[in-house]
Amino acid sequence: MRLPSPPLPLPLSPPLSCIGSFRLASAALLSPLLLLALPAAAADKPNIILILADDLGYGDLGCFGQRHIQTPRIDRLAADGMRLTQFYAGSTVCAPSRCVLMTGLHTGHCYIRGNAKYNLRPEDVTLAEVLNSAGYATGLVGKWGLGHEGSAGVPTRQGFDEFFGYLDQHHAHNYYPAFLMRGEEREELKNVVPGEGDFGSGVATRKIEYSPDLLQREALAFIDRHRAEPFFLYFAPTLPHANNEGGKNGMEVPDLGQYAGQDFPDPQKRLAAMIGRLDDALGKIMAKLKEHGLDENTLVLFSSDNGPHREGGNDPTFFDSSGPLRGIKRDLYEGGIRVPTIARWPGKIRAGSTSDYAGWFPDVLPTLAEVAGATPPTNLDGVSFLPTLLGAQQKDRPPYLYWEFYEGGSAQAVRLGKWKAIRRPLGGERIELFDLSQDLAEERDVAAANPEVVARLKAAMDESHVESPLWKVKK
Ligand SMILES: [Ca+2]
Ligand SMILES: [Ca+2]
Repeated sequence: MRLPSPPLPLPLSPPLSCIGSFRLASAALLSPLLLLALPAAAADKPNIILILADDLGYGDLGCFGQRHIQTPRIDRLAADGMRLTQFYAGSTVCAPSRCVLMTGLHTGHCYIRGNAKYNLRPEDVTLAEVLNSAGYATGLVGKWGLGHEGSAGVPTRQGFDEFFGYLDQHHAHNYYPAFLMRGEEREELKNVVPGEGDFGSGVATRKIEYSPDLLQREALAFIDRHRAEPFFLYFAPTLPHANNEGGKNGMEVPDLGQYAGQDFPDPQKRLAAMIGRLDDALGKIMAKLKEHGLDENTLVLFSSDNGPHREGGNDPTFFDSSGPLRGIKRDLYEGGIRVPTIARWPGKIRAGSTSDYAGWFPDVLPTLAEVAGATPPTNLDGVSFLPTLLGAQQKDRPPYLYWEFYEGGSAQAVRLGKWKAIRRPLGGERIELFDLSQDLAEERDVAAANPEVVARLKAAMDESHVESPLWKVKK
């Protein structure tokens, strides 16, 4: 079932209906005075806010072509900054995507390459450790997924001064958990979750405290606490992921808001309302920055960890959540990994701009390190795309982009220029090749006509995959 919707005319550059006129906020006129009033270090180092949605599709935002779900505040972010139309997540599901984001290493050799209960090791160098070492106050509010209670992988042992949210993936499914983690301790909530087990997953029978509300409140409090020093806030709400334990009723949201009276199936009303709450949280964060006069000196980077899901009763085709792309979460087709990405930094990033730079999560660590004046590790798979953000020439680029994935029989993918290759299973013989410049929807396999390109991308896959005792293809 699909909504009637006009075709998207420019799949590589979605319509700019959301890009309105840019108005100078009054705070901008005051900013030199505010900067003078702050200590030198705070004025020199911009604040960084990294916002990561969970399973938000490439087509789920107004500024990326969505016609039915309203996202005015995120669209405003894009109007004030830059849309990155060819930016890719680290993987097609949560944990590995977040591991790539935090470590700058792709799934061919990063430590956590799939959804499993592994923990980052002390020697894994995270984005938070890099920024913390450059004098930033660091906080994670939301879902971590890279370390469990009592392990070396928890955020507070991986560079975050503060943490409030979920450690465990399954716990994070639950929008009404009986507890959230604050630092390394459980903070009890009023919700009641029968049979929650060791990790706090399940469906609450008493639903009092909705976790996105608590996370939003904590994000604002973090900004309040650290407004006078350079800070890095990683805000990772679970919206609009499903509570998978809830089956067909897994799209947990307290009310349907403006969608209550719409002629959508119930789970689609819920998806729209969840994305609306994400939009609202972003709006409150931006208002908080303005309140403290930090609006100009803060880089906000917004993205999603993977494509849209078919869980909790959700139908990702109903609103065209993948936009013009093929596939959803768990695919290495574009719809599984290409994510709506926006960067805003007034006076630095040109308002209302769009970039087709083909970047990915491994680029985030070196980019934010450069913004912070920090030194990143030398072995990363990404490069800083700060030149792209600043409108300068982007000289350094990754040689190619690479993903591997172990569910559904396993797969590998490579993006090199206009070419995209997918091999299933990992290490197997069958390779599909697509020319994204002609065929964004990956409908025409042109491998047979381009054997040299296939050989080159196959070589890239072979050199990128590093054997690991933790990650094996199931025969
Ligand atoms: Ca996800
Ligand atoms: Ca570490």
